[in-house]
Amino acid sequence: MFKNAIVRIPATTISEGITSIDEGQPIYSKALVQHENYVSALTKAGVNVTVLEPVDEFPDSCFVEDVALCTSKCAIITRPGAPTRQKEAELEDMTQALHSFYEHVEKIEAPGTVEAGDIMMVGDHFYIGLSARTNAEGAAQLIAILEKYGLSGEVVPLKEVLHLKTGLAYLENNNLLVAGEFQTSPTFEKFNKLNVEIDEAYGANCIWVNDSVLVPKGYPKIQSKIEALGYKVLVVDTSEYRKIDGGLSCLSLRF
Ligand code: CIR
Repeated sequence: MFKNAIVRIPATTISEGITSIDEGQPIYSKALVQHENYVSALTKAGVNVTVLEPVDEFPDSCFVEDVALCTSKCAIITRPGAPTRQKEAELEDMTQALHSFYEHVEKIEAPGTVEAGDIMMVGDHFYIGLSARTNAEGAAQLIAILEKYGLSGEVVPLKEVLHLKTGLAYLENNNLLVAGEFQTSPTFEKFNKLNVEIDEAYGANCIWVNDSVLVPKGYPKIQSKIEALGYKVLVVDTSEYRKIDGGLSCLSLRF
């Protein structure tokens, strides 16, 4: 069960966030409303949400998932691979928030890079995507930290997606939403795989929060597959975040 979540209100500069697609820029006022609805959905799912203030210097700073990993034993402050995002991980209010919840707060050091969108937690085991943002040195540091606390990790090379969780979502009870390159990966054979069709690929980024699953608006096939498994689905519109490669998981830390 998750008790807590941390989010950050989007920056007024969100339209300058990094993107790999050509679907226009996020509209700030709409992004704010969608963020409020996201926080309401998390609250409905039963977590206490800590809301951090916006930081205009960092257009992507609402994507707090990338700057820390929150485990059952410790928090780990990452070192993002995107140069414009590296200093986001040093923001004092986030560090303070993590210290208020955790006795142990660890850190990834240079030249290691990790963005926690590349990390999928399955119980005490962590799958770590090696991507343009997370390098082998960062993954090795992360695994060493996890092992210090009796946890474990393994790396998964990525080919097409930005982050590991762009194409995967663990919904607990062995259920795994799987898109694209991960559908045939031997690493995920042991899971009960719910395959995501290519026209709904973005929708693979759902999040399990207690007995609910937050699903992005506009992905009906994924929604019905998840409902068929008995989860309570909470639909949240993420259209503005999608324009800059962001989704539901990226917008919070959950622990
Ligand atoms: C970026 O490219 O870093 C942001 N525009 C999107 C980050 C999405 N984060 C995530 O998937 N965990």
